[in-house]
Amino acid sequence: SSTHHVGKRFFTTSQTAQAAVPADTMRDNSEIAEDQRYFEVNDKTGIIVTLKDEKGVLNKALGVFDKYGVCLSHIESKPSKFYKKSKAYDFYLDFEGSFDDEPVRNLISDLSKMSKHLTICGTPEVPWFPTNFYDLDKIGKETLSEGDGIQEADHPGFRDEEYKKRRNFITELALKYQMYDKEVPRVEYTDTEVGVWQHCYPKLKKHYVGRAVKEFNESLAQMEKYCGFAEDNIPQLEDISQYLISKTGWRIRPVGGLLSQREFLNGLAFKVFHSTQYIRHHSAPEYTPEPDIIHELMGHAPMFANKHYADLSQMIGLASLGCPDHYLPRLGTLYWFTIEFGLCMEEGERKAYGAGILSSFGELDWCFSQEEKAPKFFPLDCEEIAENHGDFPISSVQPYYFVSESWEDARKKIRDYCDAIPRPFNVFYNEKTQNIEVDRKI
Ligand code: HBI
Ligand code: NLE
Ligand code: FE
Repeated sequence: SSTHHVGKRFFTTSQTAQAAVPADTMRDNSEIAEDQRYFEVNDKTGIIVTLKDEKGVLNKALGVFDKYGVCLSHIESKPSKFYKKSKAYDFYLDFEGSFDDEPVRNLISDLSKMSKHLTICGTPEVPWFPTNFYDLDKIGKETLSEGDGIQEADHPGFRDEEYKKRRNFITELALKYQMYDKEVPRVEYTDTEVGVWQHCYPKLKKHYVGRAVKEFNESLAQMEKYCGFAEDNIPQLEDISQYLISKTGWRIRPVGGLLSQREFLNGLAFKVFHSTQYIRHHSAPEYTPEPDIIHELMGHAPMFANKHYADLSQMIGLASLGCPDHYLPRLGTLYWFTIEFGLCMEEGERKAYGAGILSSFGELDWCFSQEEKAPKFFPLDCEEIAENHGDFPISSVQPYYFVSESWEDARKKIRDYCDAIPRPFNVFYNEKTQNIEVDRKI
């Protein structure tokens, strides 16, 4: 098919954007729906090429860029998707210039002679992303269908009709919430629900001693004083949100359940944390595969009250805006092993800062177990995590964890990783307007 396209190209807003879109399926200006945003970018072309299995072929291929004076902006290699059985590699190359340009056409022609397979992806499409605070009302309404990725057997809540009904009721409340609403709706929790909280709260607190990072314990003490954290009270999201706004500018937005990775991470860029409001099933208080209000409030909320740790979430959030589809799972994995299950050294000892550890006394027991059969610990390495550890379990405790030296160490490593994500623009959060500013890179 023809890859020739004329005129200005726009990054369209499609949420279903593919990493590789044939240029002739790109939409033009007139097709972009009214409520969608688009981003104009300078010409760029992306190709995926599987080179022939010959010595020095990569060198030769790169030489072609020199020959035609085409500026390579991104190169990445992965074991070949097209030739799975061989040891071939696919190279993902982005470069400046469009297929309309003579040098680019010559370059592709030369490259195709030395490759087994070559796909022209056209201008890399940038998925729509929220840039305005109120854009967030366009996301967060669709939750993954019940049980996505989580086996029924892992989840007692799936079999309890009364529990399901209650959860649906709480979910409905969350869906009504809009960013300009004054208050997050308050939920009057039942005795059973408060019972679950009452059971977990003192147990968790006991586990925090000597196991949670000091910033977490400090925040929790403050939150007991100022925003309703107590053994016999499930705090209201509204009160926690107000507290966080005053401490770090983070806020809580209620959500019905699991969002897509993209939507969930996008919220973090705006310092908005999507939080569930229901509580776990009473039959398994020690561990649940899903987020619930214990996880959100006992795991995440105290960390969002601390600027240093909260910033880590925002960095991953900013990196997710308009991030290529094939990069998103990597950010999700990085989020998992840091914000959810991260540990950090503190005066020579490992301490938890990950919310998934801190909200589950089952996981806390396992993570700090002195028994022989205990988890493994590795130093934080974002690229290693993102590339090779996407297959973590979601319905059981983690077999291993990653430990940073300090929050500064985590910050630097996450920043470096995020900076390397191929995007033709930079994004900044404007604290005053609460909007995202987009800056073309080229
Ligand atoms: N949605 N509500 C909600 N809460 C999460 O913690 C969450 C999510 N969607 C995706 C997700 N977490 C993970 O995939 C992260 O790795 C992004
Ligand atoms: N396993 C955690 C808990 O039981 O609190 C929830 C993890 C959500 C990612
Ligand atoms: Fe979480």
